[in-house]
Amino acid sequence: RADLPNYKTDQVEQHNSAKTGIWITYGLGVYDVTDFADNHPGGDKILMAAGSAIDPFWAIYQQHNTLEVLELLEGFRIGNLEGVDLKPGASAAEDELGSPWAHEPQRHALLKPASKRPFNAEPPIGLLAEQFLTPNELFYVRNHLPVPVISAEEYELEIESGSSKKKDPLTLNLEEIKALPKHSVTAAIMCGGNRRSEMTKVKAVKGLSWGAGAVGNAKWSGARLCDVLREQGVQPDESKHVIFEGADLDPTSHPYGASIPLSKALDPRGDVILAYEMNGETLSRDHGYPIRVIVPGTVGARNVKWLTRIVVADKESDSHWQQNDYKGFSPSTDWDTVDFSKSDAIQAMPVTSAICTPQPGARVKPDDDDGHITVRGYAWSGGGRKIVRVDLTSDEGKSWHVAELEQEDSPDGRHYGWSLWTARLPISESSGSDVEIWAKAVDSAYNVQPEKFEHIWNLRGVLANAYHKVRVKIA
Ligand code: MTE
Ligand code: MO
Repeated sequence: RADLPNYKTDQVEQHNSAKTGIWITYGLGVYDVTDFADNHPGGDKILMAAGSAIDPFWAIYQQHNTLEVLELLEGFRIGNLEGVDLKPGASAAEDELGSPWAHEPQRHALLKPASKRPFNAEPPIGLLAEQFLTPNELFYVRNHLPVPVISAEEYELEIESGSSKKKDPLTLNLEEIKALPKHSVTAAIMCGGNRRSEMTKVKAVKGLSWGAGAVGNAKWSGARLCDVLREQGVQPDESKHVIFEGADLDPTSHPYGASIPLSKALDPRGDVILAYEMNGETLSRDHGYPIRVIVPGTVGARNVKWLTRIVVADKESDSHWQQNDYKGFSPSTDWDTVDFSKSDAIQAMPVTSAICTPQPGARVKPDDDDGHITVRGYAWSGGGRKIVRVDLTSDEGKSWHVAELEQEDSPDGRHYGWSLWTARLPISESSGSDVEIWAKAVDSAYNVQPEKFEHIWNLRGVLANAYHKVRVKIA
């Protein structure tokens, strides 16, 4: 299409709303889909790509891969993309040799970084409730340090069980771990700071500004930690802890580390695994290749990636992330009064939920003529507690509507996967054109999310589980 003009990516980026016109790119083509957006069969999802490439979206929404759709798109072509480098890895190669950042993996274009070094990113929340198992390349990434380079051949896991009966420490290579009985568990991993950006609105907190996308749900497979520890002769002891260390080192050469109670590690119903697969694929480098520990029901920070060492110990991990981070405090505690030694490290997470579609500010058309809007999202609770109900309101709690749940049929106490939910909310004439939708989840212990952030505010912005509130316009 050499007859058409060339555009640069920043020109495309400026056309990202109904006001400016909606431009998208596909391959090397530039398209003006402003007039088409209202008729898009997928509704306002097309807006997620406004001003950018639709290729990554189409990789997920496979229904676009037909000749008809490509022909339709070609009808909106206005030009060609200029000066794009399609070679992958160009930015990593630019790094000076020897920089700890020279070996960062390639990431999916849809993971928008909250921080690039270390890499921290969540997927667009509008995509999160599309699939029960989050696609690996869209699963949020939370790294505190550069991603270590580990080869399968050289990898070793050291296990110091403190048991006098066996050879100790025990060293396992990757083949030996894979030779152990394989176990799978569906578990959501959620960062302790998920939804921090909402808590910040009450009063500033310190931490990465996560939206509601610092969570994902996957099927993890690997060896059970309880099998390995039992084989080593480790006996139950409620006063003990299991410390995990990663291969990622801070500038003072201390590894990332965390710990969990030994009782969780030894409990077969705890489903703690030394995982080498995520959704049936080899674990990717960002998610802990070749081995990470999965601690279902427990805050993300304890699910140590690039696992190199396990120690059964009398005390918790002395790492920064166990001792001076990932802890909750009273709303009246601030940086001048905080004493991290006085709070417990977060383990099981509290009940939470989020509305994934519609997104804040979206214009929503009620379905057909019965005046309902469809709302979708996720809900999850820590400690294996199952989600039993999700309630929605569009009139500030005067009336509530119960959502339909999509979840695994695992027993309560061992219900580690998230639940997706769908609700149909009636929109009455008195609602007006601006409506605020609220969602709250209830878990099997009948724990309910708190209504507002004011009373759960804490200086690190963790445990941000108040009602999720999304304001939309009724079209
Ligand atoms: N493990 C190591 N070795 N290094 C890390 O920085 N981050 C932790 C945890 N495990 C981290 C780690 C935190 S805070 C979270 S929320 C999860 O990994 C994120 O896992 P993900 O990147 O696979 O989503
Ligand atoms: Mo985290």
